[in-house]
Amino acid sequence: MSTVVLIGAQWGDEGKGKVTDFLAEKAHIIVRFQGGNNAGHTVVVDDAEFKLHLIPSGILYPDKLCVIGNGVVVDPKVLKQELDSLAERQVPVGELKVSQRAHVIMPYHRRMDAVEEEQKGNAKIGTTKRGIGPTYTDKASRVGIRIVDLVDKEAFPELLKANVERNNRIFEKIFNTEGFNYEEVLTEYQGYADMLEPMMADVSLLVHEAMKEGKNVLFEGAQGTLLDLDHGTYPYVTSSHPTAAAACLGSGIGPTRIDRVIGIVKAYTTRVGEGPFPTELQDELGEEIRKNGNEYGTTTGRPRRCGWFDAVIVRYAARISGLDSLAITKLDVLTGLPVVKLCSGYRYKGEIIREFPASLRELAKCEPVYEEFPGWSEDISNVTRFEDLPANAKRYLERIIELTEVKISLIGVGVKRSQTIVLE
Ligand code: 2SA
Ligand code: GDP
Ligand code: MG
Repeated sequence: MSTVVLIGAQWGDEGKGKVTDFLAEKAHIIVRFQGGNNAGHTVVVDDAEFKLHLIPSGILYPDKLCVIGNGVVVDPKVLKQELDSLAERQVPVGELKVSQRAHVIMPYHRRMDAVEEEQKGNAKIGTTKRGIGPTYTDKASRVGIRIVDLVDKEAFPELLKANVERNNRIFEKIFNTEGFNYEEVLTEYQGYADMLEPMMADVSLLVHEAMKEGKNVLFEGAQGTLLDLDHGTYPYVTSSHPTAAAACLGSGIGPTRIDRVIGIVKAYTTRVGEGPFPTELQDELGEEIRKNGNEYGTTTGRPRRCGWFDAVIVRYAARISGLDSLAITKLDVLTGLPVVKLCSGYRYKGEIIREFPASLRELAKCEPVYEEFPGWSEDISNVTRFEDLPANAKRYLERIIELTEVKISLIGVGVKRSQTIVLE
């Protein structure tokens, strides 16, 4: 297995949690490298469901090391809740390490996220309001607080004071809302510092040493390629890079150390939050897919927008992340539909285009061009070999391979680890 990067190749929620958990069996270390607790990764072990937001999806193996890299933004309140919830459920879990260099989500980041969204009105992004954007903004503005700063008893109070005062001025003067009490935030975060100190690590060094020893490392992306700050549907994106290159930057390893990149895609497409979505089905069929696929936000509970598989975006994601293979999830959700459609290109100004446009105005004028396939009605949720899938399902998957120019290495036919078809 060596070093594998898993990323979402659509707009997130492709089933990264399940695939990470499935592949983690062969890994020694599982690393989150971007995003924060905006993510919601679902893992089902036996019949128990776990929704992880910040902790890597390998945590349910007691013999694994899970790592939160420097590229992640960490809300210590959420980390505590997530650790407490795992402890309450009395499940055996692996060890967790957090990068010294990861930036910390503060209460003023969460509030800033909410008030900025509110002020945007109809132009809102539809964020998860977890403070992700404002925390990355502070990081880029060089005023952020890293974990190593939070646990520094001498430096933290001063750093916090400057940040609280600056944010309070913005809240009071621009947003006409109340600010935060410095002493209260200080006391709360000093408590988190005690929790974080023993978990803190030089993640780059740790991963580097593990690789030198021949250990297998699995990088778990969050969100998806079309939500990437550079390559996504800007400004309707998240503030990090849910693409393969970020595995290097967000953990402190070089690109020469990556052996394989797998893109996770649903057999259809979903998006949660605002922004363009060419193959969206705003009709009863969209509702049916939402119901059959249980398409509701894992973090916020928001209904996800549903639509047909879009080969244009997946081919684009394959290019951006250099995908070696695809893991196609939720094929079972399409069972029973009389016709299944695939978008092979967009019609723009009378011509067919196959490359994803950068301009949202251009994208808005793009009309998806569909290929139609007869559906299948056989229950596939217990199929374990590609050969045993219904002929119509195989035809559909083979066309996905042709259009995206990427082979398929895994197929998901249900939520459980066992409901996974391995092709290589
Ligand atoms: P943010 O909060 O600043 O990252 O929001 C910016 C955009 O990124 C989208 N985003 C997501 N899209 C899909 N899944 C995500 N995780 C949750 C889940 C979402 C939820 O697993 O279902 O529960 O609502 C996720 N996180 C961020 C977001 O919708 C904005 O479009
Ligand atoms: P992630 O953010 O990419 O980890 O995905 P989420 O966990 O937010 O959403 C994916 C949902 O689909 C979860 O509820 C998973 O349990 C579920 N899921 C994953 N793979 C499959 C599959 O192959 N079939 C079905 N029916 N559900 C799946
Ligand atoms: Mg999710």
